[in-house]
Amino acid sequence: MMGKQPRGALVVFEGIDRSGKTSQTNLLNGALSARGIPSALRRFPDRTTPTGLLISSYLEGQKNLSDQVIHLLFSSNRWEATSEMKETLESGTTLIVDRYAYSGVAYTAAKGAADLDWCKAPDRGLLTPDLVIYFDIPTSVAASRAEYGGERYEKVEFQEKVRSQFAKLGEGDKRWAIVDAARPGEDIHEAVLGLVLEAVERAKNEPLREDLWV
Ligand code: NYM
Repeated sequence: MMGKQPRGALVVFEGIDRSGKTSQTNLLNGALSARGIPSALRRFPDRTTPTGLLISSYLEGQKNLSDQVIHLLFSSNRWEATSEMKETLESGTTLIVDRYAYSGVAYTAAKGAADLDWCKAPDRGLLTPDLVIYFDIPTSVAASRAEYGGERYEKVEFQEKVRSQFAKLGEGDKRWAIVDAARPGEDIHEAVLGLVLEAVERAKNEPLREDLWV
């Protein structure tokens, strides 16, 4: 009989808008496949689910919701994906996730409407990432990469506030790895791949935890 499959790693990417997460997560997925490491991509918000459709119309400015309501919707959008994510990880596939609860907290806290404890509460007990890669980039560099698309939050002054909230969240979190995302793409990819290969190895010997911020 075959032995039990070692689990995959839960790797989360965080950063302000236009920090390069999406292209690097795609590159990473390809690099893992090329090494024979099973991996899959996921992004939050998942705009395809019922909560995701509401979130999407909020972000596009078609719908107004209070800061509390949109915060809880973003969190629900993660909770509804949890059992599927757990199955994927337990089947041995590494999950590469573009934004997670850290974005949830950083963007709401940046509005100044709620304190960090309130912002963290709805995501307490989510699947705990093995690694959080934070793409650090000055807002001026991010903004110069491409025009902001006009969605809610895509303003330099607001992104500045989000960036300081991310910095606070990373303090003292041993899973948090800061990657300088203002460098050329190949250098970022190399740094990311090194961190992720280590996390994939580590995850094989550690149980999957469901105690984010508990
Ligand atoms: N966002 C994303 C939040 O405000 N809270 C969350 O929990 C998550 C996951 O949604 N500006 C914000 C950050 C982005 C926007 O994300 C949509 P993306 O990565 O542009 O699709």
